[in-house]
Amino acid sequence: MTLADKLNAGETVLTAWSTLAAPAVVELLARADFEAVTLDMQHGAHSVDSVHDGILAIAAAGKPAIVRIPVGRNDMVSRALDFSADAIIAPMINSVEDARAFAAHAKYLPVGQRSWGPARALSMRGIQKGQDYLSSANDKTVAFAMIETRAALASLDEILAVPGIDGVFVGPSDFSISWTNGAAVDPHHEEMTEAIADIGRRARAAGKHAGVFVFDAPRTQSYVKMGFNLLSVIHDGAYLSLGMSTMLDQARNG
Ligand code: 3PY
Ligand code: MG
Repeated sequence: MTLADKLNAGETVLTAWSTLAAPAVVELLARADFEAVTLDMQHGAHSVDSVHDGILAIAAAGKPAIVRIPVGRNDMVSRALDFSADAIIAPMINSVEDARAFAAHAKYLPVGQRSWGPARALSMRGIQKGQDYLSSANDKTVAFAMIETRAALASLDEILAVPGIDGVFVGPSDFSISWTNGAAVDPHHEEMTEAIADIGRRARAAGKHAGVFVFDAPRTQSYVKMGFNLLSVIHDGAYLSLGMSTMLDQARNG
């Protein structure tokens, strides 16, 4: 089952978030009990090469690979899909124009203008004929537009209506900076909780997927109740830090 199939079937997907581009770490994340792994090129250390290798490690574990591109780097959208990524998360989609430009690189005609060259995706998916990939790729790969500013919220309905945008993904930290006009970075800022819930509800009501970056694992199920169906579970740096502090505490205090 592809990521698109899982999300369309109503499953909730918890994704590991990979910022440390070390291949062995990506492999560990892929073998853990997450439903997907996201490779982060925006704030993480992932490069074109580590995304290329990471997608293979994730696929070897039978999991879908998601790639978050850097801001405005639409060239990486089709490139990561060519490498056989299952989904793309594009940060800072603040207007309908941003959303259209992103979708244009994520989908083939007649929806967008993705350029042809998915040799890696074909070989990894065991697809013999390019025609078969062309006919299915628009539906089987998922394009998430990040909603993380007040401007994006103001344009949410228009962004959701862009053909080729399959879902939105909330970035609560940037959203808090925008919400407070630069006064605070707080992904759990009380005053924006309702706005985030509203994004989840409106996306699902529009028949689109709703993702969110979760900074505090115990809050995950409250986001699921708001309608979010793709949720990050913090990131790999935090998994290491928590593991180290827990084990050191055990080592020192029994
Ligand atoms: C945000 O919270 O702004 C994010 O982009 C999470 O990665
Ligand atoms: Mg962000």
